[in-house]
Amino acid sequence: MVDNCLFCRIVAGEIPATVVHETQNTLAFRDIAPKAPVHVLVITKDHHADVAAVAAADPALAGEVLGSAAEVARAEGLGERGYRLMFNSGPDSGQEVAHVHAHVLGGRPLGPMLC
Ligand code: IU
Repeated sequence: MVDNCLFCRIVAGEIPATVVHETQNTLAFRDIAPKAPVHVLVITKDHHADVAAVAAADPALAGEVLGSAAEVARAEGLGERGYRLMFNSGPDSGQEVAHVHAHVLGGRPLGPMLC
């Protein structure tokens, strides 16, 4: 656990979150400011700063995040219509929380991916 990391504190149960899926190494919870009818964040329980960091340190864990995201999408009823899976990584992306998280977005047509 990294001090002052919001998502580490959610994993530790110090900050409440609406958890929708959990594996031994990942946790998925609803985004506090949803940008779509379904907006879930999938994180690693261990701290990794971003997707590049977890892919370098533990490729199997990076794959587990993708598997959890797919399972969340299925459980949220997005299997037929589809969804967007997105990682912000680093300053230019606008990443706000420096703990790797996949955004699972869906429940309406999302339109083109605009920057
Ligand atoms: P980003 O990719 O780092 O920009 O995404 C961070 C997300 O974390 C963003 O969508 C926030 O709404 C979300 N979030 C949250 O779910 N709970 C919080 O307490 C805080 C941010 I601060």
